[in-house]
Amino acid sequence: MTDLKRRRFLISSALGVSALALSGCDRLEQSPEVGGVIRSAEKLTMSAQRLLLGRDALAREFAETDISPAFRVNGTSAPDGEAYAQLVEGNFANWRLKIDGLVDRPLELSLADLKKLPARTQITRHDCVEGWSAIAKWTGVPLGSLLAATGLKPSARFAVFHCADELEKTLDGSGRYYESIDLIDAFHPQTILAYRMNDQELSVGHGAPLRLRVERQLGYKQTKYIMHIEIVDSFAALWGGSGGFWEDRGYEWYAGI
Ligand SMILES: Nc1nc2c(c(=O)[nH]1)N[C@H]1C(S)=C(S)[C@@H](COP(=O)(O)O)O[C@H]1N2
Ligand SMILES: [Mo]
Repeated sequence: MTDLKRRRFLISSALGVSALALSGCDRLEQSPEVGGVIRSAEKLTMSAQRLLLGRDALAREFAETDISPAFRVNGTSAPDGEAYAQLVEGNFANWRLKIDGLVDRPLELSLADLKKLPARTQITRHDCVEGWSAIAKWTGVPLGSLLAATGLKPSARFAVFHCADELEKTLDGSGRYYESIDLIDAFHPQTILAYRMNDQELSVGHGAPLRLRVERQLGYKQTKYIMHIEIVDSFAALWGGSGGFWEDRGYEWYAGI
């Protein structure tokens, strides 16, 4: 099965998806009362997650000894094309992260710029909707600190992450990987733009030079190969209009775990 066919199969099994999503939810499972309510629901929606856990609740963090010996590379393992190949060759010295859209002060930052900023390190579990999980240590810049520096306009609602890779070019040409989160998740303390994984430079397989960690959501929100962050008030006009590559192919936008 191709990746996409496998996904479609998974999508069609809504029960499978919600069971997997719930298996990532230790905090809820600890409470039989809350667990019962959630298990009886078909899916954990954004409002349910925020109501029960609070908008600032932290994802569980783990110990060094919990770090998985192996962490799968999933989806794109290296973006195609000469432009990305040249960035790799130059060790990403010529890569720039652009942050623009509904901001007063657009930013353009090199990897060296990002590494000078205060960093956060967290050991968390990644849960892919395909049914595998892995624990890793991530280091990067809190997204909220960058967004605060841009001066968000009052109309700002979502951060959109545009990536270097095209995962599926065949479907109508709209194969560019992208994702979006709202500003509550963007300013969550565990939402970071990671450039290190398990105390090493982020590898190409895992999204070099920069990937998102948004720890209360499923794997497909953990955008790799970030080139550009665009602040918008709606994602309706972007690609398929549903706010992300997999969302345009039937997945939920709010992929809470
Ligand atoms: N740019 C980009 N980001 C992506 C993907 C991708 O194909 N391209 N795959 C997503 C999915 S489905 C998962 S599970 C994780 C996998 O991250 P990993 O390769 O570090 O395991 O990245 C997510 N982010
Ligand atoms: Mo995934």
